[in-house]
Amino acid sequence: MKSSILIIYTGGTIGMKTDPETGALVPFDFSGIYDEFPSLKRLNVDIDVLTMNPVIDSSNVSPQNWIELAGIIRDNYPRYDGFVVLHGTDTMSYTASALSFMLENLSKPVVFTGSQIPIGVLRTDGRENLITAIEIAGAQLAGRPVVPEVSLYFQNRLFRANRTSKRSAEALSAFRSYNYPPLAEVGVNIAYNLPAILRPEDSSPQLHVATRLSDGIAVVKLFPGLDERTLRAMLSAEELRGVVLETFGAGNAPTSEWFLRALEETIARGVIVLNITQCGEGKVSMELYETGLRLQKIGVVSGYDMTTEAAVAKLMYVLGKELSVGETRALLRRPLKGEFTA
Ligand code: ASN
Repeated sequence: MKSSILIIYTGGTIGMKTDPETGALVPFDFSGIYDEFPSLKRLNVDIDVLTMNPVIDSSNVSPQNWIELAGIIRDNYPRYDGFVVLHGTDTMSYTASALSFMLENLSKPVVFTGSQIPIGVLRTDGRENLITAIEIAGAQLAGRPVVPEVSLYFQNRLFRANRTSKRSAEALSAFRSYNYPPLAEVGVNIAYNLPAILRPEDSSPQLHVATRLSDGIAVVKLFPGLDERTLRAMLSAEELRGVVLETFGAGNAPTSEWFLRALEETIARGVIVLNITQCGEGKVSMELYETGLRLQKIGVVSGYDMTTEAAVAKLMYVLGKELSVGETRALLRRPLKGEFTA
């Protein structure tokens, strides 16, 4: 039986083509996708296209757009076997990470992709990214979807979305997943890494979409020379609810009294401080050095090997649930959608 796929076009470079008359880049109308790529008809899938209004450069994306996107997936969930989300590359990992948390009990594929070169330019990477993303979203094994989680496909690799970061503004291979292996590698064939893919439980409950995301999140990146006044100014924001603290190496930070006191006072106000490392690869182990242990003692929560993108999205999602501080911390300590390895 043919799979049915909904393509949701949100904006970004993938949706551009050159106007033959003016030579300028103009948005491509994805509803005419079969006219543009007749070869798509040879895939064993039925495709519908939904274009968000307005389409945006992904640098303008906001949590409100994530809520809208999640709502579109919820409303169309019963009708389709899988979803392909076309998104600008700049913030794709943030959106895709957020959706991975917001789509609770997801049991169908949601594949994000985009391109570095507009789809209407001859040398585009968008055509292959789009076609393979559609194929992956429709892939079934024994009547079940092969990749029933939120993933990101780019340049021959399928990743768990909440493990990715945009790593290049130049290379066509723009995304990396430093701490989790690809879910699939694409060559002549699509080689799925089945043991690495999340499987919903057999009696998986209905899809539920979380529509409340917290604001008041800050990312504080440490550097030698960060002074007390600047740090305190950042931490004293009135509505602050969560801080992603980007520390050194295996989760280390200065042991100066003023630094630890500033953090301790922030945590005492009920603000969650989540420790992730500035290193792309490897994880936070606060018990390893004195400089990490001090953070652990004052109540900083370990984010292990989470990306900044996943940490921001997870804080917004978990704090959006308005739970007690204890319950909030407990959810942060658990991988909810395979976003970290402890
Ligand atoms: N500025 C674009 C965007 O993120 C970049 C791209 O899609 N390659 O929307």
